[in-house]
Amino acid sequence: MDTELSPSARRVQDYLAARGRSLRVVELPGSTRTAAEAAQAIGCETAQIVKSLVFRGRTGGEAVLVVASGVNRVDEGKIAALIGEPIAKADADFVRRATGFAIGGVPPVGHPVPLRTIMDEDLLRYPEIWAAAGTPHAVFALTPALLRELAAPLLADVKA
Ligand code: 5CA
Repeated sequence: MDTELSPSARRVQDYLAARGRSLRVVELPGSTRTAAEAAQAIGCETAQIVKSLVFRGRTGGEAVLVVASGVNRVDEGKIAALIGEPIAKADADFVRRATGFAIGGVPPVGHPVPLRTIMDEDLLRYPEIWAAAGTPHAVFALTPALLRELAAPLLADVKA
């Protein structure tokens, strides 16, 4: 049963279920706040963890979500070039406003308004990847193909 999910994890589970996906959000006893912690708690490679990083366009002020492999550092210059404007890292308040979730639990999908999303092509290397599901203890597994379907991202080389 997943009736015991915390409210933020529940929202992610409901988003997935509403799209007919049988994916299951799991809440783990160990922290999944960072990619390394999530990999440890799940028992997978850090590279299989989907980091959800939020940036803000300096010109338009719009949020940009970069979903990247847990081992990659994202090159902000590459993101800026892809979207055609300089970017800044979002602060905690901006992240919550844009995504509906707090840092450490930001899922790659299921935001109040769909975000312009760029996906790290390195995530395609793994048959299964794991993403945050609303809280620093909640994650779900999916395929890179399904992430592309749900997030409709621009697929790119984003690593530094
Ligand atoms: N739950 C895991 C993945 S399963 C997770 O959320 N990892 S993460 O990498 O996507 O989220 C942590 C990221 O939030 C950090 O990489 C960092 O880019 C960002 N972050 C952490 N602290 C702050 C902060 N104070 N302000 C803005 N961004 C922050």
